[in-house]
Amino acid sequence: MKSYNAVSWLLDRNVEAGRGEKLAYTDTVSELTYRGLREQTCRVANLLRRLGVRREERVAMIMLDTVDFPAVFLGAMRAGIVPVPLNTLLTSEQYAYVLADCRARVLFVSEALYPVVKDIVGRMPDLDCVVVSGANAFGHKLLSEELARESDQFDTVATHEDEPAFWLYSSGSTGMPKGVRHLHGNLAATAETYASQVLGIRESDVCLSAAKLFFAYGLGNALTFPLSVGATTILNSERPTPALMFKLLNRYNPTIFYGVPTLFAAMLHDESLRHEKAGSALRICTSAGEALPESVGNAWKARFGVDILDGVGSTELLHIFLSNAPGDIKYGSSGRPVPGYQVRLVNEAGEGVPDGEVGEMLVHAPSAGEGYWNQRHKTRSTFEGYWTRTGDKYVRDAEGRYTFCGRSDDMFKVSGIWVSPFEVESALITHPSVLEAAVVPEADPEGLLKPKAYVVLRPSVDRATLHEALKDHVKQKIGPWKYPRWIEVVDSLPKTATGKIQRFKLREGASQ
Ligand code: 3SK
Repeated sequence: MKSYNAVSWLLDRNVEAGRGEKLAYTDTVSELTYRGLREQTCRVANLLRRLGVRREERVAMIMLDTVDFPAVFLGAMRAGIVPVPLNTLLTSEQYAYVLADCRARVLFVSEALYPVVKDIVGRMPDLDCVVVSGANAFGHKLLSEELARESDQFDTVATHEDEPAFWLYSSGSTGMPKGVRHLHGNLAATAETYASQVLGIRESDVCLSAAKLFFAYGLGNALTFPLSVGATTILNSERPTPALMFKLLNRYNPTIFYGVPTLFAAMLHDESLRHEKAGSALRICTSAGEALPESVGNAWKARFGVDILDGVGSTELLHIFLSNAPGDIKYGSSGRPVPGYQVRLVNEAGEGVPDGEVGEMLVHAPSAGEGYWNQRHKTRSTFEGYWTRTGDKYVRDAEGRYTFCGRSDDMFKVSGIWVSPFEVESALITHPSVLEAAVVPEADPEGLLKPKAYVVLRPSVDRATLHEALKDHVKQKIGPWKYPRWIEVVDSLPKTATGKIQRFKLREGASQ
């Protein structure tokens, strides 16, 4: 059987092609050239061997976006060991659940995040060792000291294209996180499709991703895609605030900026940042996580002269499978299938639906995960074979573009007619007072479901006549039965780490 290790393809190829001295990463404090990154990954692989970790065993990563992240992630894979990057915003108990679930043998943790895990690491049955990235080891091992003891040479393990390479936990919009097993071949599958054929990524690109590396979206943006062509990536370990993003755009002049809708909207609407520019070299922006409102896409293009390519992906499929493309953009739509991916919309009986009718989206993807760890039932109902179920409802127009209608489990009927919360939310945010909105069903006194809206307002909104104004606005935009009967003003909306609204949390608060 032909061997294939994704690290040889992603990283070593660059050094062999003469890009050894080129900058692969800067995290604003440290820098790593392609050669430097290769050497660090060899040291990580040797360290894991010394610690007794064997091929196919898991090592967890609770790591900020610094140059240590790609070194640990790729170093583990080089040794045939499976890195499991975790969301850096979880609670101690959530970490305890995931560390036990994946049976991590070693935990790599950034110094700043150690306090969250300090009380649980001692009770993890499979965890032998904690390695801290930073200056303080807290009585454990310090990554920099451990790597200094290791050789920068390592015989890359001859893994297989279909061998598990890394796991990503899918937070989903409900339930406990599930470990998606991704294969060595899946990284190149996203680079050769979306990155190459939609983004047209090239060696001269400089990439900046607001989404962190532990997300599937961020991992593609800031690791797979730039390494696949020998480009340079700016890493940011801090929270991606609008002000910080403008600072990084102007300091590093990236050519590709990968964001999310909430961030683009906040960068546009922050009054104190209204004179900021988006860097001189920007050629394209991307958006994922939730559908990009048409108004945000248009306003961004008008102000900065650069398009945002809105796309849709999932942790299960590793990256974006449906996207707008340069020269083929329709704001408000999620675009067309990425070359190499096939998409199908089906009704509840599993039959294909015609254009103009809402159906659940199934995707055939070269980058699909192998399944969920230890979850046979959920694996079978999601990874159905040729097709993977996304749980998203879409409609296709006559030109072959897809528009998001909501999650399958978020839709509800009002007076016998399906209502898409997303459609009502999209109408609400076109009102000048509304920054963000989430809609869920709520029972009226007769026990019949009607839309209820939670809204985040823009600064200095006059609230006196707001409720009636918003109701009228929605009625006029999308039809009288869809307007929210109740409107609650909130400071923020509950969201998954990838920016998807967690309507189930709002539904739990509503009296259905
Ligand atoms: O949420 C998305 O659209 C997404 C995009 C790329 C990779 C992963 C995800 C969840």
